[in-house]
Amino acid sequence: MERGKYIPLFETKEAKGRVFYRLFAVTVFLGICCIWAYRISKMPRKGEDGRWVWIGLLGAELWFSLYWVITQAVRWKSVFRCTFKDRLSQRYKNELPEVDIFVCTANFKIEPPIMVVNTVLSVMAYDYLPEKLSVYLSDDGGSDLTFYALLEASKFAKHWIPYCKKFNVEPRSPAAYFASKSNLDHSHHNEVWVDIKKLYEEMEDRIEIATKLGRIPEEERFKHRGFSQWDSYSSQLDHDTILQILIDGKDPNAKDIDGCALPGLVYLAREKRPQHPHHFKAGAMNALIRVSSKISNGPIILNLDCDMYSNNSLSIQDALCFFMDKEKSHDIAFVQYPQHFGNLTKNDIYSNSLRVGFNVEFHGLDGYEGPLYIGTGCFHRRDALCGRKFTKDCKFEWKKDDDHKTPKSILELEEETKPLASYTYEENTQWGKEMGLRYGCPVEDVITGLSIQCRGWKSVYFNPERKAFIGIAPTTLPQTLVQQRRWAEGDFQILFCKYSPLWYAHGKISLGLQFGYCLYCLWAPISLPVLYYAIIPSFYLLKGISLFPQVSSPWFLPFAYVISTQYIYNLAEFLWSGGTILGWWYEQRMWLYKRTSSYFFAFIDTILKMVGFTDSTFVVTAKFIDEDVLKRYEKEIMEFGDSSPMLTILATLAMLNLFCFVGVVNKVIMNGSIFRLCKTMPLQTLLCSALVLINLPLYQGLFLRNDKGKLPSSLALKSFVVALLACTSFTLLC
Ligand SMILES: *[C@@H]1O[C@H](CO)[C@@H](O)[C@H](O)[C@H]1NC(C)=O
Ligand SMILES: CC(=O)N[C@H]1CO[C@H](CO)[C@@H](O)[C@@H]1O
Repeated sequence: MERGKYIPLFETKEAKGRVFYRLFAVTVFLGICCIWAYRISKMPRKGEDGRWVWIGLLGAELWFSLYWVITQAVRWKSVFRCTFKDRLSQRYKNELPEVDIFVCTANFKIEPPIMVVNTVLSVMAYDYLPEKLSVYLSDDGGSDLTFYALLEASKFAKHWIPYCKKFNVEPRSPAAYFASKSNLDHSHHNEVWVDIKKLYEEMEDRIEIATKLGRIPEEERFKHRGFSQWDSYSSQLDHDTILQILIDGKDPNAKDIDGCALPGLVYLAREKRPQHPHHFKAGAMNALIRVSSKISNGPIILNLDCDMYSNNSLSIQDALCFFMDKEKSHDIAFVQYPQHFGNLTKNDIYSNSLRVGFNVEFHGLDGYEGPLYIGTGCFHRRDALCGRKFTKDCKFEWKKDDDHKTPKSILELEEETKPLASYTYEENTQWGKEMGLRYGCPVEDVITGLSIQCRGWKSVYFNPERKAFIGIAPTTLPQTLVQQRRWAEGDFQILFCKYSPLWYAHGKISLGLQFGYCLYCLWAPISLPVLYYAIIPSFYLLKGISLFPQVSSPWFLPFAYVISTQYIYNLAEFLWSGGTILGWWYEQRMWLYKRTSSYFFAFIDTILKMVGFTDSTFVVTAKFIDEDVLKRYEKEIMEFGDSSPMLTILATLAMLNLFCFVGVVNKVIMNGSIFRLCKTMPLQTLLCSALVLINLPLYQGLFLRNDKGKLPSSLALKSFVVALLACTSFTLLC
């Protein structure tokens, strides 16, 4: 490439139709103002009946409006990115930087070793210079089973990597690859294919048998010195640092079967002691950052959860385009990819795909140069992650001066590195505060991203056509609700922590981005107005008291306009993001369920914690479930399973609305006309019917189903009684 001529490595495009969208948003805002005007002007006077209900409605509507404004912020100036990978390789050829990949696993029972090694293999097989690639597995379970699986994988990699590169296969997770291809696709290299598949299946068998038995075959134990490190191991929460370099990337003898270099591969289980906090995933990541700095010290770090395999062997090149552009890269700290899921059903019954979030909202955050770090699928600049501030004269040299230290043996290197992963290392240091990932919050990753942005760095969101990473989504309703509760709780706590996007970040990041963070931080409190709306209007419908304007009133218009345009727009956005109509309906249901259970509990939990009750616990969401459950999941039948307070709330709300609905229908049959009802109380009737309609699967789960996934009868009884009591006492007392 000619000297001096600047050739961009990536491009940023504004979303089309911005002006049109903004005009539309302004009309909706006017509609919202009219709704406030209605609420205030028609408010019953002091002493009159129903004044408090109106104040409640006004409060709820103000909340909804505020949140609506926030959702506009992430639609206001969306951008899209594209990269020029070919220019990158032309320009830098062999001078590309080293990349360290961190995979984190926490519990071999919930995250089976075979899944973990598939993720590891998929990233080892990246189409990148193997001598510049190192893969680190942090095993917070400290399980020799996981280590054994990784050892097996390091042998299989010698066959798998050359195979991937020779036939340019995708995806490079063997399990996903073999599951997606039938024998027939491979007529041109069928023999090799059969061989490699056999090798994989043998490895899979060995790993799965060991996992099932819960122990390693004796002869394997003696074959590798690594297992001796478990001699001093007493439990998952009490052991020395276990560090094993399985493949030394610098070793000229580490070769695959074709004689090409292999990427480095390291197993780490940091030291843990029962009386010492280990800070969950953030602690594991920080140990990895330090350990890797001694071994490969790649200036770029990719961080992945163990269930998230690479679906695109060129993702590193894409990310590097953002880090290595001569003019636009110097302030970019991390590149976040969206999270996709491999096991969603067609209509995504639990609405786990986060479709609109990743296809709309994150592009909006990117417009403010600040998409969130979501803890997986993210490339970091090591410096920024380690606490460096961004200053105007930050310049990066990618070429490292090769340290001409005398090469050490693996053993020496391991021994030298181990203290970095000891639990005492972080005492009296900035780790967990200013360096590495932040401690003390369930969503440490989001806070870490925010604190990096507060130090002047920018981030990038890259959503390529070819999906880069594929993870596993929860497959039952309780799992989804628990996951959402954890997120909502963590995000809500961010508001009150040191790095609050409202106070601390003010002036350090743009106002739009502050709003962007609030989109997630305010999940928990938005549960209150939703609960109010899901209960009160239905009660008053039963009672025959109107809380919204009649069809003939001019005040009806703003309500009709705001509600209909929002739903139409919402549907359009959902379809545009690749969803189905039924999927949208399911999303509406989950919208309600998340808010009335997960977010509500997250709200209560956070408040309790602030006044000093309960302690935070971190729940890893189980990824594997039995066959019956899976069958129902594939048929898109809701899985309720256990009894839990969250399900009780959902069931009680559903019953409440059913009673109100039935009561009203009864009245109409006895003495009224349906037309009159629809004329005088159109919105309440609509709301109550919609709530009943959307809860249909719940009624089935309560009363009609017989399989294991239904709601327990004790819960059915409880919700029935509570709802009945509430309805009767309301009609009698109010
Ligand atoms: C992986 O990427 C390919 C190519 O874009 C895509 O067709 C496939 O659906 C992706 N895999 C999954 C599980 O989404
Ligand atoms: C529909 C679908 O792809 N389901 C998969 C979800 O994940 C589990 C566990 O990995 C698989 O067994 C299912 O087939």
